Amino acid sequence: MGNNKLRKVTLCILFDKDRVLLAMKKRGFGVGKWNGAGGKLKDGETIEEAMLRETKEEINVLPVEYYEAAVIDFFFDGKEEFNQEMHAFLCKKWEGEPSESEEMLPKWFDINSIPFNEMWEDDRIWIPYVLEGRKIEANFKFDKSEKIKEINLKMKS
Ligand code: 6OG
Repeated sequence: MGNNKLRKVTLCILFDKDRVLLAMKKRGFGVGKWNGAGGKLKDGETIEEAMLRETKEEINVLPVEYYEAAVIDFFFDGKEEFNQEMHAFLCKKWEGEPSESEEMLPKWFDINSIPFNEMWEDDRIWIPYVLEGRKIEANFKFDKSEKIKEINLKMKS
């Protein structure tokens, strides 16, 4: 964890009492899956700056109150170029109304009906902790068919 060679990416999940905002990825890595908004850091950007920019670009809201809830390393067998270190934020206050972009289509889900079957396989493992207010660090290794083959997860709080 905190491996310096890994490409850093962000994720932002809006959380409003009993519902979360996810968005359908319309293109690129993870297409067809529900996920938070996020993406790669641009040169010179901090993780926080990238999270704010990506959230604005992808679902048209500006996070106002948020914190880093998870740092997760992903490793993909045979697709090492997709290995990444994801910084996931939970956001409880934002400006603007979520709306569709070229990249994502946002939708609110009740926390009891998160569509885990249409999400990355790791999400059902870590998202429930984060929604309980825990902070975690984890790494997940995927096999060639994008199934999890190894999990390490630590509670930080
Ligand atoms: P772009 O390539 O679109 O950034 N991401 C993942 N998110 C979850 N929940 N689980 C995973 O399990 C993920 N792998 C990557 C990070 C990719 C976006 O996809 C997220 C970024 O927000 C494997 O720039």
